[in-house]
Amino acid sequence: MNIHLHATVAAFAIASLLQARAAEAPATLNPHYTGQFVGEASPPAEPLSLWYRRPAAQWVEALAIGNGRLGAMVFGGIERERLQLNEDTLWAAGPYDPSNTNALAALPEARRLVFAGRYREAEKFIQANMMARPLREMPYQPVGDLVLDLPETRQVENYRRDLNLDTAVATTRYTADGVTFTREVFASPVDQVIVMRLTADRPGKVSFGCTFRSPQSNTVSVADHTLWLRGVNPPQHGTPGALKFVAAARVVLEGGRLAEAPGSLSVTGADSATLLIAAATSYRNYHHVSGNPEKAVLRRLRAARKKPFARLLAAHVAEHQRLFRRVQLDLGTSDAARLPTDERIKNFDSGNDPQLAALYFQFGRYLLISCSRPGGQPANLQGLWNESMSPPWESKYTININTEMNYWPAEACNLGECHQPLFAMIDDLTHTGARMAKVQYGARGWVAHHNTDLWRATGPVDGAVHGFWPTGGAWLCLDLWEHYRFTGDRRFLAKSYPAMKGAAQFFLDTLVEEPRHGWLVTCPSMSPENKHPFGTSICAGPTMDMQILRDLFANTIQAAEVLGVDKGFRAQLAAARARLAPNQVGEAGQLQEWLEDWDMQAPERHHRHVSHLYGFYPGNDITLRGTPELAAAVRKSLEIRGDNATGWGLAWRLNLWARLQDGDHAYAILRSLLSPGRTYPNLFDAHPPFQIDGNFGGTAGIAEMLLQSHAGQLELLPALPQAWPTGSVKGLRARGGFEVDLAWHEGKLTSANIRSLAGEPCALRYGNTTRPVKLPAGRAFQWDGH
Ligand code: FUC
Repeated sequence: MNIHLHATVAAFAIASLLQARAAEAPATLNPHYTGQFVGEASPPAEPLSLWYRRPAAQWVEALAIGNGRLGAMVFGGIERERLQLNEDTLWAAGPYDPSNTNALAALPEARRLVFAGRYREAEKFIQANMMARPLREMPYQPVGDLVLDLPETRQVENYRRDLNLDTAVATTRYTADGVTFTREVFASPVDQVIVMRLTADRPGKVSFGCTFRSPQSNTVSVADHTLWLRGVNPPQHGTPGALKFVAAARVVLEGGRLAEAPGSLSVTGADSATLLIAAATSYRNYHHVSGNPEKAVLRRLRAARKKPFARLLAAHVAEHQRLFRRVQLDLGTSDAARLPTDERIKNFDSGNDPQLAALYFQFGRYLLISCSRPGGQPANLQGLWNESMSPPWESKYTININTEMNYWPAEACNLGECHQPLFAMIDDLTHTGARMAKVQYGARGWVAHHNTDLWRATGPVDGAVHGFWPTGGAWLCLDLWEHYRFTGDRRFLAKSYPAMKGAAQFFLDTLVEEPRHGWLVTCPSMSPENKHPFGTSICAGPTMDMQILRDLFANTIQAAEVLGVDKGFRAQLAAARARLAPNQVGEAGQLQEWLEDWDMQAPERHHRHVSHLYGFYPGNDITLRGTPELAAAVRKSLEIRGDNATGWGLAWRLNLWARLQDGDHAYAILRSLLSPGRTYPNLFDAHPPFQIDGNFGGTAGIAEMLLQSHAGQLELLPALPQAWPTGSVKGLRARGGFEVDLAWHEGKLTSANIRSLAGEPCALRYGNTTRPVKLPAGRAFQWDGH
């Protein structure tokens, strides 16, 4: 396994992982079962399931459930069950302002050093004078574990645990001493509780003890059939902890007895038991922490208590399926589909298992539905699921690729609602980022650098070489515009326009003239996080910045036109846009990553980031048929970078090869992504360590192979690999407000059904055949590609 990982970053991640393990995860939390396993459970009836013949021994084997806000990792243990719990607003520290009041005075000198080619000195100078304070942002943290101690048994028969993606229910089932036990768990977005039900096929057989464990500062108590966990979050980097949190598990029995002890509950001889689990913090928004988690938890438990299990389940499944069932993908199936998921991952590279690609695609959609729902926090580096107090890269929002990648599947895979938490975060950033723009740059508008957290920090953090990149907020604005392009929703555009305008204003005020050609460039900046031949990443006008700003300015101009506002401002943006440094092709035929042709001398030629290819995907600056010479340079750059990378690095390459319309190459990348080095047994993406962006980028990449709409046409099956000769997809979305179903046989399109939702005209393309279509909203068009 060849892992391209920045050495310091890797060392930090590994150190923090080890530290976290030692501090908080005693082996007793999920002990290996030492009894015997007999019999072979059959696969679940639902093909869209993950399933296993053993309990999870490690966290990356446990199964993820979530309702957007509240999440759990389900281990499926035999003598001990563990639900590792998260609530998406439980982060360290409290509201803080990281802006550095010395930075503005230092800006001219930093620029002078960069333009004089004294890049290392510039980096040192920036590090000393211009970084945010504190230098690090705050980590996302776990609530704790709900631990169930179950009766000992020397042998289990037909053990199986599974996660049904269609119902979003995790089930563990086995037979012990002649009794078949079933545990079902789901996180309801309707009732805002996690529900776990334990049943047996004989009466009076459900017995267990349960308690909470938490690495947070906490107390556990019992009252009224309910286990309570109350705690506070810790301080971090000099900012005090400001959050209270509460979790509670209410036990509801049929038959049997419930006994209360000071920190635990025990159940004996019940026919069934249902646990209703709620959690909340005092977080209201990034500057208010006065919420009442106690009240919120109590209210949810009381409401859920009134509903029978079947009703809770039915409401949960209906709400999940409302989103999940919008898209169906059939890539064919084979015998491999009958194997447990971990075995399929091991075999995917060598075998014939097209259904695993479909499962992986749908798992990405499942994850987005489970970790990003309106009203909640956006998907962080681990989505919603994190067991560590000091997770890798704080499990926060890295906005120089990772957070954006999380949302690549949102629109195309028909989950536009799941995009909302990101839009809400962008809105917050316009406020915190306005202060950052004013204090550190003396500029209007707003700015965000390469990271943010729950508190919406926007400063340059970590180190100048990673963090001094002012274009993170501008990139996020692409998501606003894309949501509009996919939906045609003008009200949304009107609401989002101020964020786009503010991001653009910041650059009108801070772009500077580069001395050699007089181009307008960002300075200081970097091509994330790649060092050029002068031993640092710090530079002026990296290609990625110019591409992001060409998109931002063009999209803001178009938005202002649609809304009929800001004529003068549009003209200013158009004038500045024309003066941005252009895309350039270097000696090796590659797309230059920097203003100068440095690519072939850069120390890490195979770097995981492919920042300068932003303009080809997810951006729109370069297209296959619109700018063919530049597209050829993109291909060359990709070839130079190579096919090996971290999880998300692969997922980005997958999308780029799909846009190059090379289906077999895209598929080869997918094979690497879906291998044990890049996919854990529970289908979570491995950077490594676990980082969820690769899952989302993988899902987006599969969609991009089947349908593209970024270049003014709806292109059907643009990058179909030979590995998927026959199949169908239903419910993908395209720009212009279309919903698309496709079927193909022996590598050829057999039918396309295009439904218009917005009444916009479009052109269809299949291979070299094009066909203009004008449909009123609500009408469909059938085509066979001829
Ligand atoms: C960026 C990447 C790393 C990692 C981190 C979360 O800094 O360069 O590989 O994904 O984000």
